[in-house]
Amino acid sequence: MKQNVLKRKSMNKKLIIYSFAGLVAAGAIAASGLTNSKVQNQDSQMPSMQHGDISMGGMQHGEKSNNADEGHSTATQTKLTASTDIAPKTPVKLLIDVQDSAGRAIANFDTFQQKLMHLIVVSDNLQFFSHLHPSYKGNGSFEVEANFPQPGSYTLFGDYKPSGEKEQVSVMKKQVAGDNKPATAIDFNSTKTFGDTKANLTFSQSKVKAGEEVTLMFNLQQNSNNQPVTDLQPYLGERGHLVILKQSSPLTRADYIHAHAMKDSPDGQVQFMTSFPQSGKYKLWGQFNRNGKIVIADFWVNVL
Ligand SMILES: [Cu+2]
Repeated sequence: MKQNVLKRKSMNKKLIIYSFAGLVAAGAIAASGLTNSKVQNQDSQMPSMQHGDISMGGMQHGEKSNNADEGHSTATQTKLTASTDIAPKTPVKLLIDVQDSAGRAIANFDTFQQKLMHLIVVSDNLQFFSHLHPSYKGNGSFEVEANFPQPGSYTLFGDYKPSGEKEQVSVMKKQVAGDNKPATAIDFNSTKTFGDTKANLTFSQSKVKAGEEVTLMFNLQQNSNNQPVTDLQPYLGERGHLVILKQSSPLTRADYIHAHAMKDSPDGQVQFMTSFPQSGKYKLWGQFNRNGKIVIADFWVNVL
């Protein structure tokens, strides 16, 4: 079943984006196996802001998800509206409307990981990352203030759970006018320093291969004395959060992995279990709470 809707609306000074989350029926996965379909979308950059800027996210059918929840799932889409034209380094209010495929508001959501929506914003070159929690205004409408530090293309992953249903991820696109900065070289170092935290990333396998389950271990040390940190606290109810994106153009739902920390790990270490669907270069952002301060530890990994 394919569904591809491109709508254009003239809205003065507003940017509207439709995106579709997975159309996943658990029964269909079991019956037909897993199929992926990527919809490649052109960003329709309008010559004039008067006509808006519309693009669609990737769509995914019967996708294998890290989320083990069983159950019913309806097709959802999100409509992204910016309150103003977006300029670099200027906070902008974004509205995200969650709808069913007919455009009707989806009004009820379940909390997961302590929030109703998790919004991951990345620059398409994967240099910039932010993890936001839009506030719910009712009637399917979420609001959040976002910051886009550089000109260029951005992808937003909205992660939410319509009541009683599976977690959905909607992909939205946003263009910030200006010239793209050339992407910096990929740094595959496995030990890096983030403020006063030294992080080292290791894997259960010496070579990380596509499709294989792998455990990722973030070892966190106090930079000043190289001792394991002892001040880790839960972040959004877990020992840590990990977002992984495969370097691709365009970024789609299939490139997004949100891994959950394993419950038991030694002091100063946070473990995640995941698998990388395809070979390629992936960027990982681990997020940890050190005594109320969130540390973001980002790494690149090459998956064979
Ligand atoms: Cu979140």
